[in-house]
Amino acid sequence: MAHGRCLAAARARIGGSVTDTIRRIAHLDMDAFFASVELLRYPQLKGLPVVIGGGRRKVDEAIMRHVPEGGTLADIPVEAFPLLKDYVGRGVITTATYPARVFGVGSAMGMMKAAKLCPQAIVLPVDFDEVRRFSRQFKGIIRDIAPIMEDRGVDEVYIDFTDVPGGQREGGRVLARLIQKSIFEATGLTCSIGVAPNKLIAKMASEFQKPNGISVVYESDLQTRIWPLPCRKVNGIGPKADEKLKRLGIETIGQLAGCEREWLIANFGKATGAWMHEVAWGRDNRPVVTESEPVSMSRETTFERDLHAVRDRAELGAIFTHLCEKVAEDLQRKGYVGKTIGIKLRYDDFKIATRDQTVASFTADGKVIRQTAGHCLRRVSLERPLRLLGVRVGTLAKADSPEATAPMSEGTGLRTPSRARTKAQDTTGSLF
Ligand code: DCP
Ligand code: MG
Repeated sequence: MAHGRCLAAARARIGGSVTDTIRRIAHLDMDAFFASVELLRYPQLKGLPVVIGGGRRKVDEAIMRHVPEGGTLADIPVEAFPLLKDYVGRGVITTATYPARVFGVGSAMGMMKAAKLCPQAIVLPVDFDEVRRFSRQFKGIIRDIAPIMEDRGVDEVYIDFTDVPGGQREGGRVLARLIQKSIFEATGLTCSIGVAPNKLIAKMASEFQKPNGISVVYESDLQTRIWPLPCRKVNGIGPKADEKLKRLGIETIGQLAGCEREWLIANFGKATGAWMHEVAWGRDNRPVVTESEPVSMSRETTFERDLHAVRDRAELGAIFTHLCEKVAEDLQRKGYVGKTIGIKLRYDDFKIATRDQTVASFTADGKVIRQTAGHCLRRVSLERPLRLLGVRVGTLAKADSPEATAPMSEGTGLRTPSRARTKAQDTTGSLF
């Protein structure tokens, strides 16, 4: 391989002496994340095969009945938990604890099929609010130690170790250990970390020692540790590309590295072919991007003249619809969906009113936003003229994240508070 080609060497001053620093990028991924979060709540299930999947409320209600008098969730006997063998339905497994994985059970497998492999596994539903809370917490801990962190979803991040104290020691192992320990002490959750010259290799390395492991990979390890892996381990080579590579007789990353760049381009197109050649040789210069996640997105407008809900109904209605469409466009463009839809009004006396409402499933649909924001508008007084109108969507998730794409939880529709509904302002008519 072309030694030194992707070495991003820099000179840095550490403790008064000048030392060489090399680019060290970490990828951190939480272990059996959704399942581990549930085990914090039910510690009596530690070490047992547990799968996450199925509907939420039914399971919860059934388990709650077994909390002994004066006891806590941790006191519920193991026998009270539902088993996979009793599951009937078309649900799929979201994740499984490592003791369950021993039986061949894992993500995306049908629950009925999994029941054949591991009938004794305990089934629990996912609690997205709890998962999100721990997600925020572990990322906060990392940022406090190593500020250059890229959020890659609910349970994984990239971290630039290059200039962080300990980030160069033992190739990054010292800092990785500190992060692992800090997360565990604060949350009780374990994670696995790969440290490598770039994101591409770090992502593969974080899987090497799962769970609760650390793997340090150097550029010189490419041939021994990366090339033997199947092509599918490259983040970006999906099932389709892998299938095609296999048809062409290419199974491993090493075999891919042996292919002529021009030949790859001829078979996979200019961009993909060239990219495949680069990744097979372990080259990746993508930076770690520290962009903090938006909490909400909103659009508001101050009118040129104060508008009244009745007298200026048509104009107000059009502006309102336009704002909703704009927020929807913002969400879609940035790849987010949201669950809490709200409005903000400023009256002619400068007083502000806000209302919001949570919908059952994540959305970036202008019509859903418009409809829900319309419900909110019925819950405020529209007697006085308005100076300003705003629409906001909060409780955001990445549009492609597991929580956003999960099926709707059972029995929930639009959660309009019933009391508020009866207070609907008839002055606004059906426009809102
Ligand atoms: N997830 C999901 N649907 C999938 C895969 C995963 O909803 N098809 C959720 C559940 C996981 C979480 O995302 O807990 C993180 O995904 P990972 O692939 O990192 O899987 P785990 O963290 O569960 O296990 P591992 O220890 O292998 O990282
Ligand atoms: Mg994980």
